[in-house]
Amino acid sequence: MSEKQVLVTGASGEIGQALVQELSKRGGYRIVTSDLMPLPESIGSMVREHVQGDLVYKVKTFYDYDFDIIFHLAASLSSKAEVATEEAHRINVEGTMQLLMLAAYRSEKYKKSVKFLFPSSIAAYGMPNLKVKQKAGTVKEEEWDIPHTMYGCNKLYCEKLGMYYSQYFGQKHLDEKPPVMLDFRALRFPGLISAFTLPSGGTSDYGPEMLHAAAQGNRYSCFVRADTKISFMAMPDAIKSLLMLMDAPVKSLSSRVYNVAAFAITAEDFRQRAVNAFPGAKISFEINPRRQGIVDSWPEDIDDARARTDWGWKPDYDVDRFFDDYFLPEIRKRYSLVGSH
Ligand code: AKB
Repeated sequence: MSEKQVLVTGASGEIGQALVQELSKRGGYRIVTSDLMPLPESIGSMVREHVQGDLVYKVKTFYDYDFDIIFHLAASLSSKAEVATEEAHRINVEGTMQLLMLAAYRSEKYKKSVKFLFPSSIAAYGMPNLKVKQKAGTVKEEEWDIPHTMYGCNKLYCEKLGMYYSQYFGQKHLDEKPPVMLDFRALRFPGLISAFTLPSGGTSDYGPEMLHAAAQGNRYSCFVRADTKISFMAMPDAIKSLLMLMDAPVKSLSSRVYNVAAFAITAEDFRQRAVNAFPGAKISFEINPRRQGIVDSWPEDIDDARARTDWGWKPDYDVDRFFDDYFLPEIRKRYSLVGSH
């Protein structure tokens, strides 16, 4: 079977690195990457070519490639986007728009649907206040789509752009045979946690930051209240969900946007788990009101029944398995100098 040509944007980021490793392990893919940053050495040999620079300008380069699948991961995350809104809009919206146009053009011209995988986020939701957030509990894709952040607005709008380019672009008469269009598929991810990399610029970052700090014996001051609750997921499950959605037959998809969830816990739950695993851990709470406001607007948990029904989604890691079978064993290997039980 011939290799599939894949583009991974934002490949030097957390999801990007984990995805490139998994695609390379699976085999059968010719991987091209792009990022503002150079590619980390650890994945350099897995990639055919890396295009370094701003995607908005570099996208022209990609018109010469015959991509079967695009994973568009490049983004400015929620906390960073909130202080540099115009830049965030350019990266998050303009970059996505350029790449969607490329995929739409190639799909129609070569009569072959380019698959476009897009990580959206729980930031697409906006809960008006804590009372409503607590009462709502778990939310479905169509509920509370009123984001409070630039990043959330960008993600929600790009979901709509993806639907537009894969269903309506060209506006053919309804009785006409539709042209071949790109095949857009989005996942609304919760906060992601990797044992190997740390996020930067996000607001769910307090979870991974606290755990990595505790494992290294460093103090950590958590920027949200102890009772703050949102949904999280292990990085291997995030990659699994992306690849499951990529592989799902188009006929099985009742939507182009899917929630995926794993476990919802509070910042205090993180603290207790960190202290149990690393008894010397020094974790305090020092609230950053802006970042607190962002996390308070995200739902406590998300309902991923649609992904479970349509393409058989199920996370491998609930909260206990996340700590016991993934995070703690890996992090102990990584920071092997730290004494822990
Ligand atoms: C962020 O905090 O901005 C991201 C997200 C939840 O999408 N991790």
